[in-house]
Amino acid sequence: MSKNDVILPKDFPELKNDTFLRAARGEEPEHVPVWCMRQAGRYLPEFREIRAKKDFFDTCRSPEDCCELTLQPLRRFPFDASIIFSDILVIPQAMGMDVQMLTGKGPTFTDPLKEPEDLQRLKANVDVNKELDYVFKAITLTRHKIEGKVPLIGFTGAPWTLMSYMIEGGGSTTHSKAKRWLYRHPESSHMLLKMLTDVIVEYLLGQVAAGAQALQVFESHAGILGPVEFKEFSLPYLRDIARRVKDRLKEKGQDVPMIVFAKDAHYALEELSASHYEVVGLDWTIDPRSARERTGGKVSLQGNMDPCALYAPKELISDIVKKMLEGFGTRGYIANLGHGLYPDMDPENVAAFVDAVHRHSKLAVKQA
Ligand code: 1CP
Repeated sequence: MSKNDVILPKDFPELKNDTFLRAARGEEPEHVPVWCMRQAGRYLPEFREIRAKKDFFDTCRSPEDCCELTLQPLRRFPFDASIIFSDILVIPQAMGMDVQMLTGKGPTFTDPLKEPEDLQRLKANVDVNKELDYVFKAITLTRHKIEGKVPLIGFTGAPWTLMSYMIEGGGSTTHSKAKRWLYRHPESSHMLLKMLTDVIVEYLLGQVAAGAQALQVFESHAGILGPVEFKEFSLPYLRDIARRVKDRLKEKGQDVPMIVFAKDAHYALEELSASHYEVVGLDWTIDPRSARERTGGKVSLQGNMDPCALYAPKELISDIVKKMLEGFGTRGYIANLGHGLYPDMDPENVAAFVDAVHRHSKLAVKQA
């Protein structure tokens, strides 16, 4: 393919493995589907090779690189879904903020939001199709190149998680600058969360139009909020996103499963299962059986092996997976880790994880 070829979001190859989409809709496929958050990442030498050549966000802006990085893990492991390579911080960039990825430091904002007046610095009406067109192009290209092997998931950061980065200016342990806003400037906080929600809705719809077959919303910083703050500053926006995306898709006769992953928000599991998402993603602090009981069969569940269990010997990984499957059952269940893979993880143990999910779940489905 030459760089100038126009790749259109149509005539996509037929999907061969729909186990992920069926499980998302509450069915019981012939085996439990599995994928890993951060399956494209530094634990793969071929990822490090590509990333060494370019700045992180320049990589995100190259549809060819995003496509290649998305496909890399699929060449190694029989994952049942793929997630487009990108980052949640492309939204603050589209709203006019400068973010760099610094080696050893992670994402860093040049000029974070400090006081409510700083909201005026943000672009009011973001033209998502112009500002984030490179993500849509990456999705369309990848959907073609994946050749229908597995579905392609699009994603976004949730409003509170993005707000916390925009105020903290990068990673943080306490998130105290962002939380200060919630307590001191609640009205401006809601104004910012609303602005983010509006951009996110258009962004997710653009991803579906470009070819995304499922959508995941990452509320990675949910756990820094208590139940009361979560209900005020996170949940309404998570709900609003799902409702608005679904309504708009419905008008076009489309329907795409949506996953909400609110890390460490175990206190809100009941609310999350009634927030219009088909799938609730879980971190490893929640017991599978209790998650099933608390969500009452209303949603499919995704997760939740402790990523650090991948440091265990392969036999132990297999035992841990077997117990996890017994806890969740094989209907309406998507196996994953409770958070992303770390750079020092051994690809062979990732292979053992995927294999254990497939092996144990095939047997369980047959015996049922
Ligand atoms: O240089 C590098 O390669 C840095 C590592 C890296 C990668 C591989 C970053 C920096 N982003 C990504 C890609 C990425 N980010 C994906 C790709 C698809 C896949 O999963 O395979 C996804 C889904 C994300 C989403 C993302 N970015 C989240 C939500 C998921 C989560 O981890 O909770 C968050 C919080 C970010 C911010 C971010 N980007 C990168 C880092 C190191 C961080 C975390 C910074 C921090 O808070 O300390």
